[in-house]
Amino acid sequence: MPHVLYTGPSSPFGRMASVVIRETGAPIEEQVIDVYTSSFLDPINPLRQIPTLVLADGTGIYDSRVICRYAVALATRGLMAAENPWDIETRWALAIGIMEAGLQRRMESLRPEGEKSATVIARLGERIERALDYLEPAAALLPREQARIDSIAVAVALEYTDFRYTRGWREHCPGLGAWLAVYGERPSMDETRPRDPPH
Ligand SMILES: N[C@@H](CCC(=O)N[C@@H](CS)C(=O)NCC(=O)O)C(=O)O
Repeated sequence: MPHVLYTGPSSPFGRMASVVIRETGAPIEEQVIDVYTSSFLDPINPLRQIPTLVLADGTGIYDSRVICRYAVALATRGLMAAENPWDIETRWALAIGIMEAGLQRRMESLRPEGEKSATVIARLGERIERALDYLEPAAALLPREQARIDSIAVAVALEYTDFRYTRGWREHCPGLGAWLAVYGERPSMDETRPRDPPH
């Protein structure tokens, strides 16, 4: 039995784990599932969320951050930098926060008219914009050629923002836009682009 990552076609957290698996070369297979009908996950991850990694012995590993750490531990190629580790960890957390805000905003937008809150949608949009503006000066600190955990997470968060919210952030974050134009070309990014499942 191989180790299997259960993920989805458009999950930013799943994509981050998939990119990390590719970049580290960790021996983990992937399976795309519909999380909403995947009750088989319940005894493994009672949250029934993706990504969930199921090890060969049946052990469940989640959430995305733990899966990334597990993949790094399993592989020979590391993604955690020795220099400024707390800056890098914090930028990783910020990128995850952008993904969370993007997902929450999307879920709120999908609620029926009369139930969704324009205030909540606006507040989450503002959170994303604020985080991107904060990140803009850090574009110069993000490696262009090297796989590192903060750069992977930032790239996934930016492309999820494009996918579910807006590409307009480039107007006030040109450094991040230029960086993503290069970093997004990595095979690990190209192979994992989010898509909506067919209806
Ligand atoms: N903290 C979790 C969040 C995972 C998450 O929210 N996954 C979403 C897909 S993007 C999900 O499984 N949603 C289904 C649900 O919550 O019912 C992580 O980082 O892995």
